[in-house]
Amino acid sequence: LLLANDLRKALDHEEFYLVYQPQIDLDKGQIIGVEALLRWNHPVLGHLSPAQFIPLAEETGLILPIGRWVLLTACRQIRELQQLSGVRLRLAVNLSAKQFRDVGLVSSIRELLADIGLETDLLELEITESTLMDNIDNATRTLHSLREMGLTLAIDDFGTGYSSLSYLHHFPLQRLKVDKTFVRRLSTHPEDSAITEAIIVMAHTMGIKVVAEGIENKQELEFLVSKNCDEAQGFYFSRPLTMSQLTEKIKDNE
Ligand code: G
Ligand code: G
Ligand code: MN
Ligand code: NA
Repeated sequence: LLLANDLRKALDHEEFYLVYQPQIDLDKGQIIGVEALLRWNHPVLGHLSPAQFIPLAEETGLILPIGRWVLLTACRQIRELQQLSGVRLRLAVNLSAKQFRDVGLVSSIRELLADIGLETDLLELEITESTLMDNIDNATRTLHSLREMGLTLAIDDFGTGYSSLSYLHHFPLQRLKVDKTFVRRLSTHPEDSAITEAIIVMAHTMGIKVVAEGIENKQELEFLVSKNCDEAQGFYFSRPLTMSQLTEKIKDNE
């Protein structure tokens, strides 16, 4: 496979980079965190979304070194931004299924944070609903180890998988991210607004905060605010930004 060979070389050739999408606290109206999103500048195909190569990275096992690069680079860059601006931003990083199941995950994150000097409570890991539901006992153990280290944990793409809501309280989660497919249908599908509202109420009952993803307009925002959604992310607030764009935005906010 051509792309697999390219993927193998991409780390050495420094073809990956990260963009950061702001997450807004809806009470304060301020950026409280960012989600790191991986991009690949392929020498021939140009800029590729992870949706186009993460599945291949999982199949080939390359996701482990790539995921490690993402964590290291994102933590370093956010630490630098913090030193430069004095602003403490939470950093959310996506973990793929294979990374989450890697036995070395917990110790390697511990070492990485110590090396970089980023406070552990600033790192949030986003794990998809389907990854967590795949092996509930193992997932619960891993989440507890990560939580004991001081990290915060978010369930990503919530609503797209098969999780029984009753399983949620097994996991030590701080945040639940309502998938953007729900947000997209809020105004046209009454059942989706009802589900979204129910998810928010249920999460709050368990002490979990809710982030809505993919907010593209004011109507979506107003609905979510009226239902006490805690945080939001989406093009309405900001597209994913390069680190220099993010630095400018943070300065403007001061
Ligand atoms: O940014 P974009 O919408 O193109 O991302 C597409 C998908 O890729 C999303 O589901 C997102 O969670 C995932 N993704 C983005 N960055 C990373 C990453 O660093 N690691 C993993 N495993 N997935 C990522
Ligand atoms: O699955 P995950 O939540 O990690 O993916 C986040 C993805 O959603 C990123 O690839 C990002 O580019 C994309 N995204 C962020 N905001 C919006 C938005 O407002 N609309 C759409 N369509 N996609 C968005
Ligand atoms: Mn995510
Ligand atoms: Na998501």
